Amino acid sequence: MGLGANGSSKSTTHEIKFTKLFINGEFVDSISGNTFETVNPSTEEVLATVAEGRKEDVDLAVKAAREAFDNGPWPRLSGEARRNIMLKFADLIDENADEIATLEVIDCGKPFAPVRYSEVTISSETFRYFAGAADKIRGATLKMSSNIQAYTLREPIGVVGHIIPWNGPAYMFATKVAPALAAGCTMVIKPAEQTPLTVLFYAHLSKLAGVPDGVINVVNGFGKTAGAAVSSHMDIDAVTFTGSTEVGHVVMQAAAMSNLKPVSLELGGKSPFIVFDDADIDKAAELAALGNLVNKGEMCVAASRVFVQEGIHDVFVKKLEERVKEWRMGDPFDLATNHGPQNNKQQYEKVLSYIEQGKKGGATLVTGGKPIGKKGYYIEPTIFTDVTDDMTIAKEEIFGPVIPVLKFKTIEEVIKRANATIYGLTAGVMTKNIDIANTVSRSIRAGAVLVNCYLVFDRDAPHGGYKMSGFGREKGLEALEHYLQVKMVASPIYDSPW
Ligand code: TXE
Repeated sequence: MGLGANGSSKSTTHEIKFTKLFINGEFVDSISGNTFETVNPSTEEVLATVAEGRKEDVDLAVKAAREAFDNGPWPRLSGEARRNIMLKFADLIDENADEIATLEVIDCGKPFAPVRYSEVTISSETFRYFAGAADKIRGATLKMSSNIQAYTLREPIGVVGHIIPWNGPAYMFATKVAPALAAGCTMVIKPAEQTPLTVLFYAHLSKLAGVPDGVINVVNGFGKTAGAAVSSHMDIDAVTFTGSTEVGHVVMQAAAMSNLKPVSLELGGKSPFIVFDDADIDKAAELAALGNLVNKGEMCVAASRVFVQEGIHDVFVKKLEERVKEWRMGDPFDLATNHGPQNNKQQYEKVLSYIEQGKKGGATLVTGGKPIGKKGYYIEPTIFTDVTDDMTIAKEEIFGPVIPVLKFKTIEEVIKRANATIYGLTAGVMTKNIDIANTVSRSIRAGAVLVNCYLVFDRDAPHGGYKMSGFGREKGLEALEHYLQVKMVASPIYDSPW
């Protein structure tokens, strides 16, 4: 790839250093010797051949994690010692930010600038945030009703399985691994088969940071083999899963049918973004575009039902179209490029099929709607208007650069329609009226409501779903709860006046 318009000079012929499984502090082949290929979605060329782990490899990884938890130093270290290693890990992420971002570009199809200057920074800051929590995990003194003194201990839950999707492996690794490390857990990570490379690079960094062997293990592989082995493992104490709602059911069932391990699920979404007549229309158009096109729309929090009040509908659509047309494709290493290819062929075909369903279903195609070029999984940023609630593109998660716009009349109506979904991850509200903002914020059944802003997610802000968007919270101090057990300790007090 040549020089970008803004003078970037990186090449996609990048040396991939880590392609094996990472078990007990070593990069190893899979027991079967099987491998699979990972593909660059911009070029459709094979990037690397990666070791494919299956049940027997997950067993080995769990054995290492179990030993590290039961007999190793990590859960027994002081909070300060864990904090210091995590801070070192964060520094290493920053020092290797170009490398991590490059892997995300070539393995996930992300444009370089947003991943280098946002997602990688979020990752290191997430490690720092939870490093700061590692020495503050404490219990309570209980006011018992009889002559008993009692207190709670908050202990690490044990060996955790993390199943990671392909839409943001770098920041997803940090979101899941940092709180688990702070709590004192050990873990087995199953990256998505489409995008294993960044997670393997992080495994390498964990060793340099001083995370003891066996604490972090990575088993690349497919969902039905390696993923299922994680969720059904009798010796994994908790599982976190981010992915489709469909597989969320399967993971929860496997957890229930094996050892009843607790599960946290971060699943799909169909988030309403509601623009009232009195809103700042320019801002609303900008955020509706961003909320659907960032990361080529491959976001669980995509603002994928844009409800616009009838008085401003037509003006809004014009402005949205202008914004969308500014979206820029090209060399992913060009710092001005903000639109990349869909992550993988399956997703590319799925998005194109939703576009067809939008057209056939009677929605009006305002712009976009076609694949771009002959190579790579690129799709034009697309707007549909005249979308009604019963259309497939208004009901199902598209996970691509497609913006369905729906018209509404009243606040009561839009609240009802916004809630008429199986999902409940996020919502946006654009209005200058504080009463409208308050009413909508309290009426929407979703894990986050963003007023006059969108995509404002933060390491300190708990993130998670209502309804079939899942349960449990990632980020924020709430995230630590998945990784901790509460133990009550009691003993009698004799002759106490109190
Ligand atoms: O997800 P899967 P897919 C949504 C989005 C997307 C759709 C399908 O709508 O179009 O899901 O994507 C592992 N046991 N999201 O098919 O299959 C799998 O290997 C255990 C939303 O890629 O759910 C991968 O590591 N694990 C989303 C992870 O689950 C299994 C992110 C996710 O893959 C498994 C991604 C099994 N039986 C997709 N089957 C978000 N919430 O951000 C698969 N996996």
